[in-house]
Order: sequence, then structure tokens, then C-alpha cells
Amino acid sequence: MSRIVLITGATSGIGEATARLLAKHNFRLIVCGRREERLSQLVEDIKSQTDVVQLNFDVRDRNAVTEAIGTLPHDWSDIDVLVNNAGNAHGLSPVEEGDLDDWDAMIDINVKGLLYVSKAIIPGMTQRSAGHIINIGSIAGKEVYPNGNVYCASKHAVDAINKGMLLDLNQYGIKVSAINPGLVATEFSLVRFKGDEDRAKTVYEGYQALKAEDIADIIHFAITRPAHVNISDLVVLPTAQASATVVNKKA
Ligand code: NDP
Ligand code: 8X3
Repeated sequence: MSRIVLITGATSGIGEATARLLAKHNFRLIVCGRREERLSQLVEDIKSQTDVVQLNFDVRDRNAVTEAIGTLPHDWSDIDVLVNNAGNAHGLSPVEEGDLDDWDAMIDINVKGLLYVSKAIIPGMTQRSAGHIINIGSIAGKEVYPNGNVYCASKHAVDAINKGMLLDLNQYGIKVSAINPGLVATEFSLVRFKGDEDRAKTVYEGYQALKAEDIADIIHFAITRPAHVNISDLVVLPTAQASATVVNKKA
């Protein structure tokens, strides 16, 4: 039987690309996100390739997370791979001008949401002494850049949680992997800049940014290594990017 993969944030960007790629490779998929129409379209597009279930919930709502995952039918409840991908940056401003709602959103989604989903799935993995958790961190979890303050903090937290999971789940034989991308051209900047398309576009101009499909490819690689191989922590940057702030842009 094909492995079951639950992907959070499958309505766009990295999560959606991962779902589309894994469907081609016949993984059974549980795709999650808030935008129901996007999820339904995704399911429509891939259901001829694999079995797929959609779950609509906001990762900030711990009851909704537990309920949604708890209501999975019996033959979908043994989740083999969890891709903790849902997340975004909200705003880009110096700390003294930061917006409290943006700060709440980033901590609640990127950190607490990731924990709520993990808490609902890890017990099944420990009982079966099997499983793989992929945490999508960021170069922002390895470095801090000007105006990135709280987003960087949230991704540093993901880095620490990844390390903690690796240590605590080691005794169960569960694999834990962080994949930390640099600049990926998705809806990420559109969300960060609150729908300002022109500003979002400039982030990816003048160089070849990563595509969501590049990260999907790496997730697929990570989850198809032999049983004795775990990619514990991986940074992946566009060739034009050398650090969080150094990007070789050809104006
Ligand atoms: P997108 O904005 O395209 O995708 C974000 C996904 O997260 C969407 O599917 C969205 O679904 C979901 N999401 C956001 N908030 C919530 C919520 N409250 N509850 C449930 N789902 C939520 O961006 P990316 O694909 O780029 O981002 C995916 C991950 O990659 C994030 O963790 C991001 O931090 C990380 N990352 C991105 C980089 C980049 O440059 N793009 C670089 C490094 C890391 P919906 O809104 O439908 O709920
Ligand atoms: C997304 C990458 O550099 O825009 O995590 O913060 S960055």
C-alpha cells in the first residue's frame, strides 16, 4: 500500500507543488488549507492519479486541527509522512513599527500551528514506531535580516522544534527533516505585502528565484531515501542567493 502523506498549506506554492508531484508518484495524500475552493480544485486535478482527501482547517485553531485530523476515516489515520509547510510572513518592518496582529499571525501560524498539527499526528507515529516529519523552515531560520525580526524568530523556532523532534523521536525510529529554502517565487510575498502585487513581484526580479516545484522535488527526494538515511537539515538557495540578504541581481 502506498504511504500516506499529509501536507499542510497545500492550497498554493510549495505545498500545492508537493501535492501535485507526490500524486504523480502515487503517494496517498491528505491535503490541507483554509481556501476550500483551491483544495477542491487540487483534488479534482490529481484524483485520477492517486487517492486524496481534503481537510479544511486553520492551523491556528487547535480544536479545529484536532477535530479535522481525528475525523479521518480509519484507513487514512496512519499518516506516514507529515509535511509541516503551512506558514507565511506578515509584514516587513522595523521592530519599533511592527504590527501586533502581524506578530500574532506569524507566531500563531508558523510556530503554534505547526505544533498543533504535529501533536495530532505524532502519537500515531510513536505507536507504530515509524514515520517521517518534514518541517519547512527557511533561510530566515538560520539568519536574521533587517525588518525580518518576528518572521525570522518564527522560523528560528521551527529550526529549534525540528532539532527537538529529531532528539525526542529518535528512540521511535521516526525521521525528522528540516528543509530551509531561500527565495521561492510563490504567493509568499503577496501575503507578506498584503496583496500589493507590484511590491511582491520585485522580490523575484533580476535573478532566477527557486520555484515551488524545486522544493517539492527536494521533499520527494527526502521522503524516498532508504530507511537508514535521514536528511536532518537542508538549506536550499537559488544559485543567485548567497545569504538571506545577498542576492546577485542583474538590475
Ligand atoms: P504560499 O503563500 O504560496 O503558501 C502558504 C500556504 O500556507 C498556503 O497554502 C496557505 O493556505 C497556508 N496557510 C497560511 N496560513 C494558514 C493557516 N492559518 N491555516 C492553514 N494554512 C495556512 O507560500 P509558500 O508556498 O512560499 O510557503 C510555504 C512555506 O514555505 C511557509 O512555511 C513559508 O514560510 C516557507 N518558506 C517560503 C519561502 C519563500 O520564499 N516563498 C522561503 C522559505 C520558506 P490557506 O491560505 O489556503 O490556508
Ligand atoms: C522566506 C525567505 O528570505 O523571504 O522564508 O524570508 S525570506
